[in-house]
This record gives sequence, C-alpha cells and structure tokens, in this order.
Amino acid sequence: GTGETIECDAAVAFGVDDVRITKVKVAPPRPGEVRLKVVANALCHTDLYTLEGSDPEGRFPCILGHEAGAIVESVGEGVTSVKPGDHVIPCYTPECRQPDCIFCASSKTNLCPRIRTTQGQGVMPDGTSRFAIASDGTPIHHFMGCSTFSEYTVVAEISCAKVDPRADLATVCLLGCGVTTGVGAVRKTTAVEPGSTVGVFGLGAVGLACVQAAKAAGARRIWAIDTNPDKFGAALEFGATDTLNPSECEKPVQQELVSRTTWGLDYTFDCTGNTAVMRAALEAAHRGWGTSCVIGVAAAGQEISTRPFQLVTGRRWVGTAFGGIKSRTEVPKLVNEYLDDKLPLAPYITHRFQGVGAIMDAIDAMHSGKVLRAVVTY
Ligand code: NAD
Ligand code: AHE
Ligand code: ZN
Repeated sequence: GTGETIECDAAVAFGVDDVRITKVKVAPPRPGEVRLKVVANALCHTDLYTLEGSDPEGRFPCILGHEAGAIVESVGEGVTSVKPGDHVIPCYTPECRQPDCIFCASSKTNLCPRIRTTQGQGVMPDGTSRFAIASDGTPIHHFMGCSTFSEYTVVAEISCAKVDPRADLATVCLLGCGVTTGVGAVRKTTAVEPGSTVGVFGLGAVGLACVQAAKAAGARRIWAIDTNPDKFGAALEFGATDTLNPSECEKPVQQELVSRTTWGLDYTFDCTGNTAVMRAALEAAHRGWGTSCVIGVAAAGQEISTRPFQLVTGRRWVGTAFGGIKSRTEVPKLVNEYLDDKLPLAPYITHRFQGVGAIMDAIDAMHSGKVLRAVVTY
C-alpha cells in the first residue's frame, strides 16, 4: 500500500565536490515503484566521477549511490514482483521483461531501455522526483535509478533484484555494481575460456573481479596492471600470475606486454576509465584474435583512438555495462553463488563505516588509494 512521506537523512550532492548530510523527504512509491529502506551501500568509482563533475548526465542537487542492499518498505500500485520485507539489490540496469522489449528478449544484451531516458534525467519514469530537501521542499534529482546514499529511496519495480534473505546485505551490496560488472565482463561479454591469457588494467573492485572471474574461468596467465603497487597484493590473492606497474616500464605498457608475451594477450580489460589505458589495453590484445573490453567510464568529452590497423589485424574492441548481467534474473543467482561459497566477496571490503553520515568519511577514504570497497551500513 501507499504510505506517508518519510523524512530521513541522506548525503545530498549540491554541486561538484559538495556533499552534505541533509534531512530529506521521500515520497511514497507511485504505480510501478518501490520504496526501499537502504541497509548498506558500497561506494563505486562512478559515484565519485559524477560527484567531481565528469559525468555529462550529472545533475545537482542529487542523491548518488548505486551499489546497495535494501529491504522493501512499501510498494506502489500494480507492483507484484516484490512485497514489503523482501530483500533486494537495486540495479541501475533494469529488466522490464515486457513482451515487446527486444532487449530483454535477447540473450545478447542486458541493456533494457525501458526507463533509461528518465533515469539519465535524474527523475522517476513519470518524469518527477520522489526526493525533496525537508527544510524548503526543493526537489532533488535521482541518480542511476538507485540513489542509495539515503536511508530511504524510491526505485522502479523493474530495477529491483529480489535476493535470498539469508545473504548479508552489507556484503552482497557489492553485487549491485562492481563485482557483478567485472565477473560479467569475463563470463558473458568476452566469455574467457580455459587456457586463455588475460590482462586487467586497473585493480579496483571492478578489475579485481575480472581477475577473480578469469581465474575461475581457467585462465592460464593473468597480468594485473596498475600504477598503484598497493593493489598488487590483492590481485595476487585473487589469482593474478604477473603484476606490472606501467610507471616503471621503460616502454609504453602495451609494448612491454606484447614483447613479454610474444603476440599479446587473448583478453584485456580496461577498468580505469582512462582513454589512454583503453588504447593500451586494445593494443596489448593478441594479433589475430585478441579481444579488449572497455569497462571504465571516461569523463565527458573523452574519446578513444587507435590505428585501424590494430583492428584490421584481428583485434576486437568491445564494451560492457553491468557485465552484460540481466539484473532481476541473474543478480539473485550471483547472490546464491556467494551463499554457496563460490563467489567470495569479503576480500573486496577493506573499509566499513556506520551511519549514513559516514558517507562523508567513505568518500574521503576513497581518495586515499587504499580502498577497494568501503561499505557504509545505515
Ligand atoms: P577504482 O578507482 O577503485 O579502481 C581504479 C584503479 O585503476 C585504481 O586501482 C587505480 O590505481 C588504477 N589506475 C588508474 N590509472 C591507471 C593507469 N593509468 N594505469 C593502470 N591503472 C590505473 O574504480 P572501480 O570502482 O574499480 O571502477 C573502475 C572503473 O570502472 C571506473 O571507471 C568506473 O567508473 C567503471 N565502472 C564501469 C562499470 C560498467 O558497467 N561499465 C561498472 C562499474 C564501474
Ligand atoms: N552517464 C555517463 C555514462 C556512465 C556509464 O557508462 N555508466 C555505466 C555504468 S557505471 C557503473 O559504475 C553504464 O551502465 N552505462 C550504460 C548506461 O546506459 O548508462 C555518460 O557518459 O553519460
Ligand atoms: Zn558502479
């Protein structure tokens, strides 16, 4: 049923690098919407990218956050797939499953476009916001269809992956973005096969999830590449066989990798968002068949380039959103893998904080270069 407006605390981004803990009003869910009590939220690099003004779709004021675990508080009219009390992971890639959705019907993609336009505009599918500043009623934009830097949020029903309530939401929240993306990039977007050689550029949670999934897929050699050597320990624990710091290479990193592997790597992944690294990853891919996957999100105005000869000679350039994972169908399965001890998540969580106010501390910690994932439990 539809309830009352809830007043709660949220981390509101008022402008570039200006986040303040603020009392907000969260309106009840409208038809097809769900109001969630957010239990825990992990910060992803993309939250910082939008906060620092790099996102062409970024709008202020907004409530960031898109990697969370939550409990359904109430549902709007017509909602049937979840009910109050259900545990969910809100997903920025929805899955409408409507008979006329050619994207949901295709096994080739997870990019359901049903609510993408309004989601990019920072509003609910009906074009309005459920958030307002409590003191003066100013509307606040939503973000990526999630806005989980708030004790309560409203999302579309088609964005809610219902998960096994036995799973700790303060751990499986990582499946709301980073880990799912890296795992899906390896398993689905590129389908790394046993015996492959792999290069992962950028060893944050997304890159480490690529390493973890490549190891599980039976990759023979996994190069872990980062300019911050503090990341190598975790990469080796997740299954990397070799580490490389581009700042210590005499040659450009792609030349270094090609010369050390003869022809390059079967699969490479950009997990940095840096377009020069995307180029290096493509050019480090194997002559004749190497595939390079863009995962990182580049700042507004950035473009990728390479000599077409790189593609003519058999390299493929692909990309992925949320690892090609269909949210409502496949995220619950990843949660089950976690519960069956087949997908460890604890090693990613290097920092934990308590209370929505600690979002501020988590943001500070993210800038230290020591964080893989910082989870804030509300
Ligand atoms: P992160 O900041 O935790 O990790 C990035 C890593 O890249 C860091 O370890 C950093 O030291 C390293 N790095 C930076 N510059 C480098 C360089 N020149 N060479 C090698 N390594 C370098 O970020 P994250 O949360 O793991 O996210 C990684 C990227 O993926 C971000 O761009 C993020 O926006 C994007 N992302 C995309 C998707 C998607 O669906 N496509 C999903 C999640 C995140
Ligand atoms: N708003 C940016 C695009 C950002 C982007 O590419 N986001 C990724 C997810 S990042 C998760 O941490 C994504 O899923 N993209 C597909 C989509 O539909 O947004 C811009 O450039 O406008
Ligand atoms: Zn993310």
